[in-house]
Amino acid sequence: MFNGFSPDIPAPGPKPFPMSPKLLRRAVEALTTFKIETPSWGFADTGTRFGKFFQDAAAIDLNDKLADAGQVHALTGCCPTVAVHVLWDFQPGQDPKAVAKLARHHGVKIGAINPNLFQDQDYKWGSFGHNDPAVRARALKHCTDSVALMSGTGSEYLSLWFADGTNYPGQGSIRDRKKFFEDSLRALHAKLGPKQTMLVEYKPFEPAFYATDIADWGMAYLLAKKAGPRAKVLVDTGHHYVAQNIEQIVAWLLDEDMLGGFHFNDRRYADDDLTLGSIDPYQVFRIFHEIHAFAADRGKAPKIAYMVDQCHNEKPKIEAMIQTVVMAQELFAKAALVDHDALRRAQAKNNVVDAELLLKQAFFTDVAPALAAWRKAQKLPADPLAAHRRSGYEKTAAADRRARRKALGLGQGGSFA
Ligand SMILES: [Mn+2]
Repeated sequence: MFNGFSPDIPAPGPKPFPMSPKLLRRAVEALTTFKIETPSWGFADTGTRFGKFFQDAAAIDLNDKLADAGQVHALTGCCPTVAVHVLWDFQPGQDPKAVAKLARHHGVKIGAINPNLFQDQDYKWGSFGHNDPAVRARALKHCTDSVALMSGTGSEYLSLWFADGTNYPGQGSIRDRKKFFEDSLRALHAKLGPKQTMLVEYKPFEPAFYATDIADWGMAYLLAKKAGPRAKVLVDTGHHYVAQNIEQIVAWLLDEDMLGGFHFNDRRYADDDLTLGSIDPYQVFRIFHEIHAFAADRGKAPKIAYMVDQCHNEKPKIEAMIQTVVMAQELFAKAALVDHDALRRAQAKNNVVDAELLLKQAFFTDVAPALAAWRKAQKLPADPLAAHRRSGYEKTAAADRRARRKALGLGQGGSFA
């Protein structure tokens, strides 16, 4: 028997909460605004640091990656942009306008440009944090070249992640490295156009295991703030210690107008790159709740680049990506159902139980009817994963790419993506 709830809270029953017509509308509205970017590297053969398990259908080149991203967007209707990695996706001297055209051909656009500052031998001791000014200058040049790629492809975001750090106490001056980062990021910010944003990502460890130069959101915040107004923080959900409260970080960054974007993935331990929501869907819901609550207070949704950063070693790449996108849509829609007025009332009375239940109630609401209604209105398949399997895309891609690998004399291997 449930009898202790305020009238705001219907008592939970044995089945998921159904949606009223009002909630259905709210969930559909949320779905209409929600877009999430797929990563080009998520369609290629990638693996762990120990090795890769190859898939015939994995993308060989940028054309394949954009075609696969186009397939995900065609079926889900919410992934119009694709993040690209400069070193893995662009040939030296390649015309960025031709890349933008190729993307359009596959029904997508180029999203965030990710410079690569961790693969070259020059970066053994760091890039922006290196103690040699010549290496820092080289890293900066690569980043300013990447800004030119943004302009050429029409990309809005430069997405920066640095592997920089030290592995042993005493190895480098922590304060000197901080200063090197401040100087390089400020110089890079000066190259940005008025509609271009740079995102500064953080990660506590790996590959540096003693002191990563940008180890947490506070460091990323400070560096972005010092760089200039078009620098924001990027939150990769996998880049936190397990006990860390990510939604609290999100709320603080929102309140400071410093949340630029997300790299979504799930993890059981550290940067595991597991499929979003496969381990802890409530975590993702709580993040989305903070965003919806902020939007409700401000009367306007914040501009956030929602992106996926996942690599699947075992799952078929496109299936995993569709699974991720559908999960993101579902959790975003659920979080939109929280009754913010009732939550404020419960908070004002310090009614902890009701406040928590308002979140739980939204989380356990079955949003399938909203997803179905939205997909129908967009003329999308009711079940994107089933439609992908029926399409035969995977089989055709596997046959084509197997033959092309053979003809090109390509072994499977090489770089991460
Ligand atoms: Mn990331």
